[in-house]
Order: sequence, then C-alpha cells, then structure tokens
Amino acid sequence: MSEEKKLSANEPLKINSNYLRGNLAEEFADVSTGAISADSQQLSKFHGMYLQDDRDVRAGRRKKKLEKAYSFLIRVRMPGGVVTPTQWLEMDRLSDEFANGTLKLTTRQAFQLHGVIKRNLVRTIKEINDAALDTIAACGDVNRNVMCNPNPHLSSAHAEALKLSHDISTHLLPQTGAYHEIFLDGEKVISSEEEEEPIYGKTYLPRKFKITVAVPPSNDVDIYAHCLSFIAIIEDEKILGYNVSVGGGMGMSHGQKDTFPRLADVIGFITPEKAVDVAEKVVLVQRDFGDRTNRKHARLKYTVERMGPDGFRDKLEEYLGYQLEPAREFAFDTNGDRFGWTEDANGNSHLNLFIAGGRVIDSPAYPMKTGLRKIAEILDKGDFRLTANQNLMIANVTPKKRAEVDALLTEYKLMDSHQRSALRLNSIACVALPTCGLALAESERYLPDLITELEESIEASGLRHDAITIRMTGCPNGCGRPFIAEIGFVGKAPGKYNVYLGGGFYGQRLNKLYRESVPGGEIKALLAPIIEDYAKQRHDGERFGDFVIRAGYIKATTAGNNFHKNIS
Ligand code: SRM
Ligand code: SF4
Repeated sequence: MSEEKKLSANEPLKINSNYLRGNLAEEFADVSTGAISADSQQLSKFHGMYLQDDRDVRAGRRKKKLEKAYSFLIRVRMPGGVVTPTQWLEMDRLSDEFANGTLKLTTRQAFQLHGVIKRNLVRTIKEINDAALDTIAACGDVNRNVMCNPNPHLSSAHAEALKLSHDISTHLLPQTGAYHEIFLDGEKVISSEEEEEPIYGKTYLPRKFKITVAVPPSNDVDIYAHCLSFIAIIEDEKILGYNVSVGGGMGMSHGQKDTFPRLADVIGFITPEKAVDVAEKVVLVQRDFGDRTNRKHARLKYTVERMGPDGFRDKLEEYLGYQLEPAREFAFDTNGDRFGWTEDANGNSHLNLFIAGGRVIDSPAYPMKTGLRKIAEILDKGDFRLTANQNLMIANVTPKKRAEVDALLTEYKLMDSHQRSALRLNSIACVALPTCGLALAESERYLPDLITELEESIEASGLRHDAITIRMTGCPNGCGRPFIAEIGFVGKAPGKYNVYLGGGFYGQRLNKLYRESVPGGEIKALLAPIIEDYAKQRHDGERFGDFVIRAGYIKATTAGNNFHKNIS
C-alpha cells in the first residue's frame, strides 16, 4: 500500500474515539433530535446499530420541514444463529415494545430489530443483554457474527463446528469496555492507557470482516462469499480438521470496475486445535495489509486479490509460524435449506421453516409471529436456529412436545409456506426499502410478488419441485449474496434491476450480468422463455445455473478464481 495515500476518514476517527466511545453516551442522551452525528454513526456500528430513517415518509417530512423519521437498526451477535426459546420470546417482546413489531432474520443468522427510536435505544440494548445476548461487534470494522451450519441432526460433528463458531467469535471480540460503559452502566475507564485491543489495536480492521464454519455437504453458510471460512473435513462423523478459505465477498458499486464480487480461495487444511489461531492470524494479516486508504477497496478479498492466494498463504504462515497442510477433498451439494421435519437418532425432531425474506411478522392470513411465540412458550428444551438463508429451524424438539408443536403449526398455518414452489423456498431478499439507506430499489417487499409471477412459468413447465436459487438485493452491496445465485436481481434504480444468470447451485460460481436495468414488470417476459427452455432441454440432473451456460444464454465465467472450487 502506497504510504503517500491519505488514510480514509474512518481511520483517525477510530484512533481518536477512545476505543469506540467518542461522544456516543452524550449523543444517545440528547433527545432534542432523533439522530446522532456522522462520526457517532460510524462508531455506533461497532456496538451493533445503525442510524436509519423511514424512506417511505422522507419526502413528505421534507416538504413539511420536519426532521427525517429517524430510528435505529439493532443487530444481535449470536454465533451460529442459535437461541433458546426464552431468548426468542425476549426478542419477540422487544420487537413489539421498542421496534416496529417485526423480527428480521438476517442472511448471517442474526436478529435485527428495525425502528428503535433513540429514546429507547440504550434500554433495548440493555434488555437484549439481560436475555444473555449482545450486539457487540455485530457491525463495524471488526469480526462480525460467526456463522455455522445450523443442522444439529446432520452429525455429531455439528456440535463441534458450532462450538468453533462460538470460540472464534469470543476470541475476536473487541476488548474495549465502551459497550458495557455506554449501554450497561459499566464502570467508566478513566484513562485509555488502561485499555488495550490486543488483536485489533486502536484502528481496528480496515473494514468489516466475516467468518463462517461449514459442515459439508451443506454450503448453506456460503463460504465462497466470506472473508474467511472453515470447511469441516469429516470422517466417521468426526471432524479431522478444516480446510481454510479466504478472500470471498459480494459488495461492488455499479460502474466502478475496481470493485467486484469475489469467490474465496481454499488455501489449505488445519487440524481443529489450530482453527482459532488461524482465525486470529488471518485477521492480523488483514489488519496489517488491508487497504486503509479506500473503504471501497478495504475488504480482505482485495488483499487476497492483490497478494494472490499463494502470497496470502505465505504471509499467513509467517504470522502463524507453521504451515498449512494441503487442502483435503470435500464436496458441497447445496447452499439452500432442507425444509420440514427431520428426526435424529435420539428421537428428537428438527423443523426447518421457510420465512419469506426472513421477516417474522403477523398478517391476518398468516399469523406467523404469534405462532412462533406460542411454540417458544411451550418448549421446555430445544432451540431456535436462524439459518443463513433467512429461514428458521426449531431444533431438538423432544418426542413429548412434538404433537403439541404440530398442533400449533396447524393452528397458525405455519406449514403453509412450504406448499410453495422450490423456487420460492430457495429465495433470499435483502431488506432494502424502507429502512436501508443504501437501497436503490425494492427487494424484500418486491421479490415475493415477482416470484409469484415467475411461478406461472415454473408451474406450467413442471418445475414446481425443482430448486433454483433466486436472490434479490436493492443495491450491489450484495447483502442477499445475489452474485452466486442461479438467478440474481440487483437494484439499479427505483423499479429497475440488473439481471444475473448462471451462478452455481451450491454457491461455487459467480453468475454473470444477463440484462441491465430491466424494469420489474418486464422480468417475467425476460425469464419465462429461459425457464421453459430449461424444462425442455435440460440434461438429467442439470441445474438451472449450469444450463444457462451450456445453452449459451450467458458465457461461462473464466476469469480469476471463479470456477468450481471443490478439490478433486
Ligand atoms: Fe449488508 C450494508 C443489511 C448481510 C454486504 N447491510 C448494509 C446495511 C447496514 C446498510 C448500511 O450500511 O446503511 C443494511 C441494513 C439494511 C436494513 O435496513 O436492515 C444491510 N446485510 C444486511 C442484512 C440485514 C441483509 C438481510 O436482509 O439479511 C444482512 C445482515 C447480516 C448480519 O446479520 O450481519 C446483511 N451484507 C450482508 C452480506 C451477506 C453475508 O455477509 O453473508 C453481504 C455480502 C457479503 C460481503 O460482505 O461482501 C453484505 N452490507 C454489505 C455491504 C457491502 C460491503 C462491501 O464489501 O462492499 C454494505 C455496505 C457497506 O458496508 O458499505 C452493507
Ligand atoms: Fe441495503 Fe443494498 Fe444491503 Fe439490500 S443489498 S440491504 S439495499 S445495502
């Protein structure tokens, strides 16, 4: 990195923040405005919140010369996405008392509350902590929520993988007392001399950092889209160790060629006891070599791209003081969720429920939120597990409780959503409007309707039960990981989307731009002939993403690291 280049504005802000305190406490206490200053907006992210405003009412309020309708998004850190029924009930309560009455299950297995006004912010965070959850490092230039495959019935290896996600998350937590001090009445640290951030230092990371732990054959956590991943290598239900992958990421900006989505590279294998150390050292390499001059170029994926995967591994090994072993063989078969009930060898049952857009909400026709609350109320054991596809698993239901849960599922119509097409069950939509300040177009509020339109072609072509991954985001930041979907829509302007085709079914290949700025109303006409062609011409078992390449709708991506990554 050239030394003459000016550091990005966030760098001095972090240094001068007294370990992420800044003026946050004072500004949260000031109720004369619903907002906080630009600097505080940056710092508050490290503590798991974003200032937003309701974009649906922005223009109306501007006309009336009113302040924007400000509120906060709060994101909860919960490694592997697992919470107890009691914690679910608490989040449900908080969503009604302090937020907009909905719970958002994110693409990274976390809860989000939207619409928390400043006056209630500190109290909400405190009550989240009372439920033994927290929002530390859920956002900001640090390691975020560590993801993990949520299927406890897959094998006993799962528990070990989940434990690793917890261990990594804990190890990489910022050490500053700022969070406790600001939100939990923690004791004030008088001098910052007393504090230290042994891993991050005063400037934390150049940018956000994301880790996943995958248990093949499921790639539900989408390892290729993340900075660092650990892929469990399993023999006889035992984890022998992990393949390590680095340098994935989705975000790009329209028209800026030096920003791009990138698939992670598998760089080696390690035994289980080394995983936390490897996570730390990858973070340290990024801390020291990531680009701190340009936030649009500061993610680990650009560091790996610049050094090359081999160069990055060499540097990592220097930091580790030992070498990675050659990567071991592994195979993924999907990045989606498997829906419905499954039973494990102990007789416990696990239910994976489809939650459109991850939004837990009651509607008169579909009282989902109430139904889930009722289930949480009767569960003595078991847990709620958020999946990386914005869905929900109710896990470890004992045989004693199964009939009661089934009755509630029927009463609250919770299984109805499974009667939909496999296309819908494999969909992801990011939040976008009205809360996301970066959205260029609708996503969560639009994708369900678009899928209804596409389902006409799907049904007519006999593809109702054929899974095709379909993902939409309101802008190219890629929060729904659209660039690895077989069909991806990325907001370009209000009502207009770039349409991408040809991603790999298990997230192993980037898709390619098929058509630019397509009005939403024209998408069905654009895709229906391709869907019909696929139904007629596909080879046995051929995936939609593979078909569109073979049939010549798009050219195969050959650049960079973009192709099939399973080691064979
Ligand atoms: Fe994201 C920013 C929502 C997963 C890439 N993301 C945002 C913000 C906070 C907008 C902002 O900065 O003002 C969005 C808040 C919207 C709202 O109202 O809730 C937002 N991101 C989300 C969530 C809630 C989408 C969802 O519908 O589930 C996901 C929360 C995950 C979590 O629990 O931590 C979410 N974001 C992702 C992912 C997917 C992933 O990590 O698996 C990505 C792509 C992977 C990656 O990081 O490359 C992603 N979000 C971004 C980016 C682009 C980063 C980049 O490298 O360029 C931004 C913008 C930024 O950071 O400047 C962003
Ligand atoms: Fe907002 Fe864009 Fe992320 Fe969607 S992809 S939530 S529009 S930042």
